[in-house]
Amino acid sequence: MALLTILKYPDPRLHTVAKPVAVVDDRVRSIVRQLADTMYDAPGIGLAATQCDIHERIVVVDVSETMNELRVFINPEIVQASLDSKRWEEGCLSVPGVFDEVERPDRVTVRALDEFGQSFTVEADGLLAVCLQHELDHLNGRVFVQHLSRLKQTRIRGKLLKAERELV
Ligand code: GNR
Ligand code: NI
Repeated sequence: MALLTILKYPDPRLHTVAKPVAVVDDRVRSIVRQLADTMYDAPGIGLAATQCDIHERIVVVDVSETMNELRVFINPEIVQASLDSKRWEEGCLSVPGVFDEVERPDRVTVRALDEFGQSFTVEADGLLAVCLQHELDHLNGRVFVQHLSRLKQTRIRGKLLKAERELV
């Protein structure tokens, strides 16, 4: 099992826009496997390749209680979003120890390729809808704290930089 290192905010590499996957081949499936292993080890309910310094549009998600329902999203796109939105408390493996509410569309329809290159569509609500929007943000170089006020972002940046310094 090869675990990947998760970048921590405010690492500038988290703001890289990921490139689409051209061909879903064994190389891509190997990245998917490593992302899934890293997500389950963390543990988290989702992980975007960007968080592991891989700038390709690949996301893994598992919002099941038993953590045994892996979903793979390659080149995911939000094709529809509800007009009504909802506030949800979010956390992020790249922003350890920080949880805050973000407002997002309540339901989204996402189209993506699976690990065999097959196109599929999901209509997501609840936690899956929150998680997919959070992961698509990562692929676009956006971390959830960027939905918070500038003051909160500044405080979070300071807190994480201090935590990093104290580890040395
Ligand atoms: O593990 C995670 N939990 C979570 C909780 C609420 C909203 C979003 C998330 S995603 C997060 C894992 C992560 O950082 N994915 O990018
Ligand atoms: Ni995250």
